Amino acid sequence: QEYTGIKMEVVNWSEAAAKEIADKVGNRKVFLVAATLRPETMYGQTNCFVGTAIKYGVFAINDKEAFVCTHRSARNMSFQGTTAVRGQIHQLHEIEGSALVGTKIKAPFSVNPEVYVLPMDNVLATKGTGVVTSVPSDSPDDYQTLTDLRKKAEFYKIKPEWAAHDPIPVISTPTYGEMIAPAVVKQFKIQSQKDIKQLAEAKEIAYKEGFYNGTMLIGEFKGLSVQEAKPKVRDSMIEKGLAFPYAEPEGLVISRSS
Ligand code: ZZB
Repeated sequence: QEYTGIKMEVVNWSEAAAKEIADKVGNRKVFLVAATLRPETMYGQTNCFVGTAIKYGVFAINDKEAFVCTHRSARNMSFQGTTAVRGQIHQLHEIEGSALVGTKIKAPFSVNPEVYVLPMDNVLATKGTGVVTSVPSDSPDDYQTLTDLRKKAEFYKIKPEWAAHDPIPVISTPTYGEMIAPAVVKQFKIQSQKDIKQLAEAKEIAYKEGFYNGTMLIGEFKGLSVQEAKPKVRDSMIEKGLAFPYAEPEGLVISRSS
């Protein structure tokens, strides 16, 4: 799988993370790194998701930067030219996802320059970096999770203002209008992020619809088809140093447990 690693720079640590991390990273800038298959949707980021029970590492990438992601993704990156020394990773600290919630980070290319880290039940430790950037206009999982969090902020132990950004129209399609995800979530009568089976089907449809029938509503490539815009947005982010290629050998994704 060819992902794009999105570098979301930490602006303010959550209280819990600040206590743990402050003296561990030296002078490095720290980034949460989200793996996405949809770089063209980055204009509509409203927040970022982590799994509360997942353990994340803070990895020194070089003297200037550190990445927050799972150990296995850091290892993958070390063989893909992302780290200073091939095959070597340097973990500065380990932190639970729950402690990252409430951290304020930059969201490159988004209409919302700064967003918060929020909890999601369905983040897999075995996929991508374990960090998921949230685009509720185009991802049914993101839309439903954001809806759940807003309904039950206290239950999810978040401050309502962390989930305050509304979905932003990014892609238009003839069938679903300016926001695919809310439309498909409604169509499938999805009630919560626990409706995993329906969400998987909704995701499938949202992917196909966006990719084959979508037109960009926003950004440098506004008016282009999604198929045309996708690699262009990706290249533009990489060129600006806001993202990097991240690949995951497909067979290994399921068979690994850490
Ligand atoms: C932003 C985005 C915008 C995404 C969208 C999707 C969509 P797939 O196809 O199942 O491989 N993701 C990445 N890592 C994880 C993880 N560890 N656990 C759970 N979800 C994860 O899914 C790849 C997508 O799943 C990635 O692309 C990421 O969300 C999420 F409009 O990034 B995406 C219709 C989907 N739309």
